[in-house]
Amino acid sequence: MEKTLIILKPDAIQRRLAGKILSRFEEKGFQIIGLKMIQITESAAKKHYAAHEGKDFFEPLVRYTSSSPVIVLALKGKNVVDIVRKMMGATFGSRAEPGTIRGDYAVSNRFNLIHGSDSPAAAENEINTFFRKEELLEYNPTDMQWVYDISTGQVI
Ligand code: 3AN
Repeated sequence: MEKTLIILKPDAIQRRLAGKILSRFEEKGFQIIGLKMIQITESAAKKHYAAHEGKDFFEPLVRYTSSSPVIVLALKGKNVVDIVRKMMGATFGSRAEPGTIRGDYAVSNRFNLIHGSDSPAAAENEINTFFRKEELLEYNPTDMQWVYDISTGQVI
């Protein structure tokens, strides 16, 4: 089972879309293993987006991410990293396909509602950055045998 780190960015909270976005992941069948509301500091935002340092959108991106509270969310599921990226849609709402989160709720080329880890390795890093170990909860979802076929001992 894979894990991913999601950030419901300031515009998702300010526009009261957090519940709708969270519902999509729950309804898909993913398991919430960590969730909290925080305000990301400027230095944490710079660290999170370090790969984009030096680009013209870096400073506005850091300002946006640290401007208002966010919800950080850790999800667990088979291939959750890739599936969540598909559910998010292309980077900007203006280009994201209808049916995706950004495609349905965003139009801006900066305010794009959501971050999702882009690889399992990045997810592990990001989960450890935003959550303490005791904030990540292990439990058996009671509907596991209906979300996946686990009757053969594999998760299908
Ligand atoms: P995604 O969030 O779709 O994975 P990345 O990882 O390429 O996109 O970029 C991280 C963030 O940087 C994006 N969420 C977006 O907010 C911002 N960003 C990326 N490319 C651009 C760009 N060309 N202009 C403005 N902001 C950008």
